[in-house]
Amino acid sequence: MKKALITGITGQDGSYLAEFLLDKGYEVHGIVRRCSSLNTQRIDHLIEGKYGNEEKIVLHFGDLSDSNSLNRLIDKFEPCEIYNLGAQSHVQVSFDVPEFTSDVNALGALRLLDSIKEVNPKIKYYQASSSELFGKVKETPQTENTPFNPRSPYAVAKLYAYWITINYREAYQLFACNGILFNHESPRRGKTFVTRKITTGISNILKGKQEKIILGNIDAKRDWGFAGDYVEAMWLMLQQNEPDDYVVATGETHTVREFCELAFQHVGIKLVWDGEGISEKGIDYKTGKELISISNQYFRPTEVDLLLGNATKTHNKLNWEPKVSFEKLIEMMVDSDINT
Ligand code: NDP
Ligand code: GDR
Repeated sequence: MKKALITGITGQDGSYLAEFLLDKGYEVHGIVRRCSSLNTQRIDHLIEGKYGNEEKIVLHFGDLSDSNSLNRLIDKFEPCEIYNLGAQSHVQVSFDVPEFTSDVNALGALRLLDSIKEVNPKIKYYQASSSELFGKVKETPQTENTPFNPRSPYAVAKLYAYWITINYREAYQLFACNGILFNHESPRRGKTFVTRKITTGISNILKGKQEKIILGNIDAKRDWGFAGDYVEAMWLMLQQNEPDDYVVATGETHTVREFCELAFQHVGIKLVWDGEGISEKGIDYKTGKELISISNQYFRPTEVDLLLGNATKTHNKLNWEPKVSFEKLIEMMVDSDINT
């Protein structure tokens, strides 16, 4: 039985990847941080023993900032694949905690790679790289060859992780891959990322629990896909003959504004806009009620205005295609939030 170790298993991607690998017959181990309140909601249905089911995931305490815990787990459980999904993954928060973000996102990758090199260089390694590396984009659409220009402590830390992955591949012949993934969302997306903030906001408004949604830059453009589709690409990268780096994206870009319009449209509300800049409002066309307002609080010191991926290499080499459309993704997220 193949064994995989996942960092960030309690996160959105970790939970989908764990399910995907279990379906493939893997024994799945996950690293979790000690937390003052339980944070395993996304994987509770998979935890070994909890529901009397044997072939499930096994969790171990560890932390990307603690080399000893990583070395010990890699040595003890002898995984054949490691997926490094753990990160302080919120771009805006990285401006508030830049040092922590750098330690976990940049040096965390180094710690894992160095442990692989020392313990067992045959272990295959996946690095969760990001379209945020492109930042202030130099060309559109972005491919594996587009120059990087990171715009946040998060992205700068991920740039280190990207290059140290390549360096360990070249210097020590590790099977180490970067997946340069564009934004991917799901009903399990963290509630402070813009898509889920909008879909939970709509659900709360309909249930009378919230008056309106307060957002920042609604003209930012993103290439949004479905997380469930993207974890397959991660796995495919590690099944190839040679390690390489791949862009994973849908090839469509939309503004946050469009996301809002379609999400409200799905619940029968036509959203119209009034005003400009910080005074702009999203209004229910029928009732005139203000549903969206803009606040400086959610603008970033440096913004990434436009992301649009070209995943041709991934389509051709990995035979991977996204299955869930932008519209379907929004419907899935809104419906899920309304029904829970
Ligand atoms: P989430 O924020 O949902 O999950 C992040 C995970 O990292 C959580 O399990 C979290 O644990 C864990 N983590 C945080 N700090 C540490 C630490 N010090 N040691 C160990 N684990 C830690 O992110 P996603 O699932 O959305 O993203 C997965 C990865 O992919 C991240 O690296 C992200 O930066 C990257 N990425 C994501 C994209 C996206 O659109 N989703 C696009 C491109 C890249 P806890 O539950 O304890 O907080
Ligand atoms: P991003 O995702 O920064 O692209 O990083 P996020 O959903 O946080 O922001 C997307 C865009 O929406 C704008 N925005 C807001 N964002 C948030 N969070 N809250 C708001 O109220 C709001 N209003 C407008 C943002 O300014 C931005 O332009 C995600 C993370 O998953 C990273 O870990 C990953 O690497 C990248 O996607 C690819």
